[in-house]
Amino acid sequence: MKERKSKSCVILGGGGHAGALIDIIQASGIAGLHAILDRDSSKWGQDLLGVPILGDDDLLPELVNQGITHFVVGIGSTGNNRPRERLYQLGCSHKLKPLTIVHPGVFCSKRAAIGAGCQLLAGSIINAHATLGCNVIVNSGAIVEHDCVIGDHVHIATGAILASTVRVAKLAHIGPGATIRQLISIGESAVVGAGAVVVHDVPDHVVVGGVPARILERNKQ
Ligand code: JB2
Repeated sequence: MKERKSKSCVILGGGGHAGALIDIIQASGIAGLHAILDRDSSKWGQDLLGVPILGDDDLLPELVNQGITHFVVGIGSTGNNRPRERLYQLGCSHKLKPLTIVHPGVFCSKRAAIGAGCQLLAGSIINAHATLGCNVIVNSGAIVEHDCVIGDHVHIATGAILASTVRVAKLAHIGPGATIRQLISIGESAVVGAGAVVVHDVPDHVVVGGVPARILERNKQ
């Protein structure tokens, strides 16, 4: 309860992923939810799970003046994490603190290091000596095994498995149900398609898919 009073939060983005995050925040009481900002004007004046959608990101200075202390990047991604990076930088530029969200049904080793603003969703597992940068999503049921190193703004989608000592560079996206073998490196802004099985290193800025995974195209983002 004490924490709920001391943290007041704005969520940037008001779609499906934001709904999942609000559900966790409301259940755990880690922060008070003041407002959502969304660039889609058709959502303004509505609410998401009881949290009002006030307007666009240009309302941030006003909310800061009202005493907001924290922000959440509320958008997910399906391959392009640049918008999530941009919103993270936007929140920080207004001197707001990124809220780290951990569902109560997460196993996260005390020996893992979790960066600011990370979002660990229901049933995910982060094992010993794993390191996560800032603004990383580990979505529902995904597994980050011991000694993995995950860069800033990475999204590890639902049910993906990173066997031990995998390195994932910043802004990469690991698709739902993908499996990455031990000791593999995934490059910056690379995309691993849903269900892929990765057994070779993946260079920067490519899309891979299949079993075993092969390069399909350049990722232009
Ligand atoms: O720059 C922005 C911005 N860009 C998009 N600022 C703000 N404040 N809001 C922004 N948005 C808003 O994010 C869009 O207008 C939209 O309302 C919301 C994104 O919602 P959507 O439901 O389209 O996607 P999502 O990111 O919540 O969910 C995706 O990622 C999840 C991880 C989907 O692919 C889901 O299926 C997935 N589970």
